Amino acid sequence: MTYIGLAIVVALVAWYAWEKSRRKTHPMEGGLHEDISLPYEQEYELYHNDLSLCSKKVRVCMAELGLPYKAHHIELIETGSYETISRHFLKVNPAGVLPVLVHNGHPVYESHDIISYAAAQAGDGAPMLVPADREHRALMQKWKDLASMVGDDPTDDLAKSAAGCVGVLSVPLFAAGMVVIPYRHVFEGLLFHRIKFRPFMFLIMKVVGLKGVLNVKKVKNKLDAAKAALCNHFAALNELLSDGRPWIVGQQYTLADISWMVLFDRLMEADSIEYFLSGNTYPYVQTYWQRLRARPSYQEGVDGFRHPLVADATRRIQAQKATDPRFAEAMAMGCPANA
Ligand SMILES: N[C@@H](CCC(=O)N[C@@H](CS)C(=O)NCC(=O)O)C(=O)O
Repeated sequence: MTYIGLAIVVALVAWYAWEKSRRKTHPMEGGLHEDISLPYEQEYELYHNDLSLCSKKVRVCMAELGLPYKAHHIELIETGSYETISRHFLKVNPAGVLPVLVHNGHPVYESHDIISYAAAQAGDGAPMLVPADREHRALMQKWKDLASMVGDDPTDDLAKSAAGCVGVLSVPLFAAGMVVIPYRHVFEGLLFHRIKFRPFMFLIMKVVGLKGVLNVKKVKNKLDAAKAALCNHFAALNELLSDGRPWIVGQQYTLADISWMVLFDRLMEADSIEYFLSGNTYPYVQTYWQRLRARPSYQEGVDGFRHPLVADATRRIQAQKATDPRFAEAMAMGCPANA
């Protein structure tokens, strides 16, 4: 019996070591990697996910630029399984994250770098998404950076990252979605994911469920900190827009606006946007969001890729709020009125 047990343990360890050696994963620098060549059929190919905020950003940017691409949908744990750490995807991006734009067979990593790259590639007749003059370019960069997911944990410094705040505020949405995701997929993440705290968070969400997740003290504290920090980001954005400008740098729609568009959209998916943008709070941000939503690129790059599991998760949050006042209270918050 002992020998059988030992043999099983040895076999499992050998399998794990073998499998891990076939899923080599490490961080990758952003930008174009001409040293890497991947199979391709079209000039542009995009590895993306319907739900992924960073993927949305790239899809909207490609739509604005009128650049056609071949789409490869890669599952995230939130939409079904950890395809991002599969052998085949790790060949595309050893960092194991989405999105990846492949241009003539060479990958471009990191969504904020991808949109800059795409904007620089677009030919004559494409809209200018980067201002020509230095002052406006710097303003665009500042607001683009605020709305970018930089590093493995963008929730590190919430005062510097509105995107990090929105990442934290996505937790109820992810917890609601995990109800239908089998445990075995989460365990695959625990075994092979490069950034272990990510699958670990999904395990917690799966175990405690939507209602329980707001009772985890660390999660609740982080959520409250993210709400407060996001109010400050919106207050600053409201101030900027209060001179009546339609877009962040003024009259020109830029990469900064694309980067903010997807943050609003995620808050909507998490059924949280009304906590920030309703009544008298941040009126200029409210109209700005309506303006962003009205762009054809939003319909094309965001609405055109709604995932049914995400819509179900949003409905689950709404149902929980309607039937559970404590949960509704834990989710709720108001930014200081800005009338
Ligand atoms: N800094 C990266 C963020 C990449 C990232 O974390 N992407 C998410 C989707 S929005 C992902 O692929 N997550 C998969 C995982 O962590 O398992 C970017 O902006 O592209």
